[in-house]
Amino acid sequence: MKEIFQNISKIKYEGAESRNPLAFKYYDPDRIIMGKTMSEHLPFAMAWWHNLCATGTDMFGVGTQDKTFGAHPGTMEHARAKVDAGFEFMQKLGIRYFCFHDVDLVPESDNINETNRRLDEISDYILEKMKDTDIKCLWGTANMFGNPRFCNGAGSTNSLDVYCFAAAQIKKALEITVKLGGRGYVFWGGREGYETLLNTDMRFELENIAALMHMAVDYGRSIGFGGDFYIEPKPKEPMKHQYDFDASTAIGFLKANGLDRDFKLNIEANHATLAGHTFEHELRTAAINGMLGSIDANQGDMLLGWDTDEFPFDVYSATMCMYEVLKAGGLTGGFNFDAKNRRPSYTPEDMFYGFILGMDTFALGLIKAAALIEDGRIDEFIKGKYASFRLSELGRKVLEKRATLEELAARASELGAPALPGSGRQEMLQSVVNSVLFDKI
Ligand code: XUL
Ligand code: CO
Repeated sequence: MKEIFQNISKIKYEGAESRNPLAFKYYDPDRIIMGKTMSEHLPFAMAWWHNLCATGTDMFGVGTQDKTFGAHPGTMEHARAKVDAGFEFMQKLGIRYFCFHDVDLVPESDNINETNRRLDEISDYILEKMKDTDIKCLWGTANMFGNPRFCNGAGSTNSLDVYCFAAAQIKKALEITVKLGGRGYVFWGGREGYETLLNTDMRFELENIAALMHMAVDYGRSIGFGGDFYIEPKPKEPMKHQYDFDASTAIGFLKANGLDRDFKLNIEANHATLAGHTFEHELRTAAINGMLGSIDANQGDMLLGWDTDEFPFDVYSATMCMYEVLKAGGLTGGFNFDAKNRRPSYTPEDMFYGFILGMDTFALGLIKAAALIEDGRIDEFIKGKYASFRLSELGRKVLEKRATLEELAARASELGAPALPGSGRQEMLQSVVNSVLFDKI
């Protein structure tokens, strides 16, 4: 097999002092943190679409990044070259998982039967590659937003024929996910939303999306898919109103439609901030509902109102993310770098630098989140903050759902006026975070 990234050898951990840009400074796969190795805590995944397909193209110009890998784009030879490049790339970085859309793997034909034949062929080839490595599939999905047929949505479309095509793509993507042993199956509702109610029957569309998801669950279970289905919430882009706005909206939809036993959420950092939330807010919302499944690890630009899918660099955000993940007891899914190189970062080395940055950022986040938990001051503060409910008979009655409005009102009347509820101590706690993050300088 011809080596594709010829001037790059296996990326090793060299420690924080290293000046070698092609080495990990913090990601030390075998280092034990809170009883597990870093690589167990951090099942990193490569997104096929960004790393092997995206060329840096934008609305204003053609691509800058050569992802031909020596083959002619649009051919099965190219599809195989992407598999070769992807596996070499993952092995060199020690990444153990990948995620894919159907159309990332093969060029889509005008006829779905031919597309499906191509998917069978390429998944055979991927399986062969998987046998020689410890690389696995994290999740699969169907791209139901790129093709013009989905301009009015997939599950939410007005056209029965298009709905059938969405069903067919989900069916095939599920089969390939099962064939590759995927841990999960994602629904990101790219075009599941609307621009104006003047042309939209919202109830009709939501019911049809739920019906399609039920059919997907039934079919998936019937072919042996034992993993989780995920909704990946996003508030906008490409649609103005996306039905899966944020974690709360998606959870409400899943519960209202009886899908909450089979589904969890795939939380993406950049989608969280587009919804006006922090990453950790979305993670906590999913976790307290028992639905924290997987993570699309990336970051947005707070000055821009769209999805920039940058490699994670913000150590504070990664720390707060890992704090949530550790507190939730880990993920059933993993950390998929739904991230792409900036347009001017167009060389093969930049692909490696992107992942080294992302993996090191999350490794630092893990180390610092564990340190915050071991430090204990945040937990202690929060425990103390709500103590009045635990330390009195009346408070315990509230917690045990035995209290009545009358007895609470009687207590208020006895008091005349309550004391202030205790300082929130935000600044003090932020100082704790800084002192844990920068303990050695
Ligand atoms: C789009 C996005 C997708 C999903 C998979 O914003 O995040 O790449 O992760 O369809
Ligand atoms: Co994503």
